[in-house]
Amino acid sequence: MPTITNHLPTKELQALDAAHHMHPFTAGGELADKGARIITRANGVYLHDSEGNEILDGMAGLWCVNIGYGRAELADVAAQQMKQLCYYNTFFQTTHVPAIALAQKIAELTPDKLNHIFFASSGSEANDTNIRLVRTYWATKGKPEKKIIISRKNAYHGSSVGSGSLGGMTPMHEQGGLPIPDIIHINQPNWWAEGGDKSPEEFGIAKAKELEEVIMGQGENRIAAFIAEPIQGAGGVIIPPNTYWPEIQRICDKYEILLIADEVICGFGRTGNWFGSQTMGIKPHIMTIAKGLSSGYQPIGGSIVCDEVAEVIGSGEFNHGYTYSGHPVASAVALENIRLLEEENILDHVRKVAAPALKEMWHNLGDHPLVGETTIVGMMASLALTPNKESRAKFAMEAGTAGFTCRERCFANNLIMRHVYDRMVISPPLVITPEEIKEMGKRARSALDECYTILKEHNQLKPAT
Ligand code: PXG
Repeated sequence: MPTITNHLPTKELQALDAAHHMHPFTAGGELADKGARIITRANGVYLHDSEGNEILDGMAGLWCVNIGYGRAELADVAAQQMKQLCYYNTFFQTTHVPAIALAQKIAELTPDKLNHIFFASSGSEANDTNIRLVRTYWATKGKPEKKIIISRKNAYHGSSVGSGSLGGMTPMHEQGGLPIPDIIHINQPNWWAEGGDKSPEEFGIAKAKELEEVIMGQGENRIAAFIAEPIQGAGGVIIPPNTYWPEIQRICDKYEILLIADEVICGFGRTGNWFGSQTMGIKPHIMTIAKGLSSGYQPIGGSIVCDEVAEVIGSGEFNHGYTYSGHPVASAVALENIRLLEEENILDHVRKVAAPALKEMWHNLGDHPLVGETTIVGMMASLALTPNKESRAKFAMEAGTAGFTCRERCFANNLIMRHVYDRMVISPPLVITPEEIKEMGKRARSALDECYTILKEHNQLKPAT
């Protein structure tokens, strides 16, 4: 059977990669000098690279391999589906069984009236769908001027022109002419970095009220929707104060604003429930999903839409769709992934075993001299690196330098932990065991110790003034 072999030496593979492969969110020249790490195989929570290292993946890939690596059931279902019906589209009044079965299953898992799904192949595509969905919804209801979408600074909703505009990442907006018109960003509920003298509760209310201020400023008749991640992921696992979401919900309800919960990271068990909206007590009209839907085994995402929005959109033709909307192989794999999550009671494992163990390990790191707050919900957590815990100080050096150093030390200790500026984040496979969590804690502490030594040696532990 022909396969892609790993027969070339690492250096040669790295040279070919540098010559031909453009990497996302990467400085190409810098990577070419260093050489990319080449991952060759994976099982459970461990990755293996071309140099024979076994690396504990604290990030479940990119927040997606919820079920863990190497599940043969998913490969078997993919192979079987490819043989039976490798592809057909869902345009022009056709459908197929995998898309039907997956749509029905998702409707069963989702709360309340979220019973309809428009499929895409990624979170970015699904959020692009959402922009058109909410504007078309209001236009169909005779309110075409209701088209502004409010989002948040430091949110991540994808990398396409539309979803990148919804996101609030300044470095992304600086390239390629983003954001598109009629998207407004309010501040994020990041108490540690931006809370000042306010209590977390006061700060949560104040940040939610910014939504109301924009609605009042622009006029309620011009606002289509508010989009947010229940817990910001790529922004650094920012868990809002508990006053935040109830106030946001009140405002959306009061002014007839559609609420879009971007569940791309929070969905499919990450927070201990099927959806982050359930954990945070939110009632969205639309949810964006991807990643954990298939545990990353196939590219698939979608917009889950409530009955009312579906009814209005369905009253005419929605001129939107992707070649791979509801792709049969991706749908079959997603369905099997959900079947395994259910059959193996993986959400129960999260709630009763993995999340409590992870919480204990994570908060234990809080006694490290470099670590400020440690925060966690379910299986997503972050910690703030700081030169002074009491004052919640930032570093005097450029933001992200300490985080990058820590990430490098994690790699050196065969642990994948991501940094977002000077926050370290984790989001391991949901199936991780307490022993593996212990091992993760050991490696994380070694990395923090080494990072501390390096920063000290370079006189980089100075707080910003
Ligand atoms: N919404 C959210 C909340 C996400 O986290 C997307 C949408 C876009 O999904 P796609 O499938 O188009 O990538 C995401 C993706 C990181 C990182 O480094 C995070 C994401 C993607 C790539 C890197 O934290 N999140």
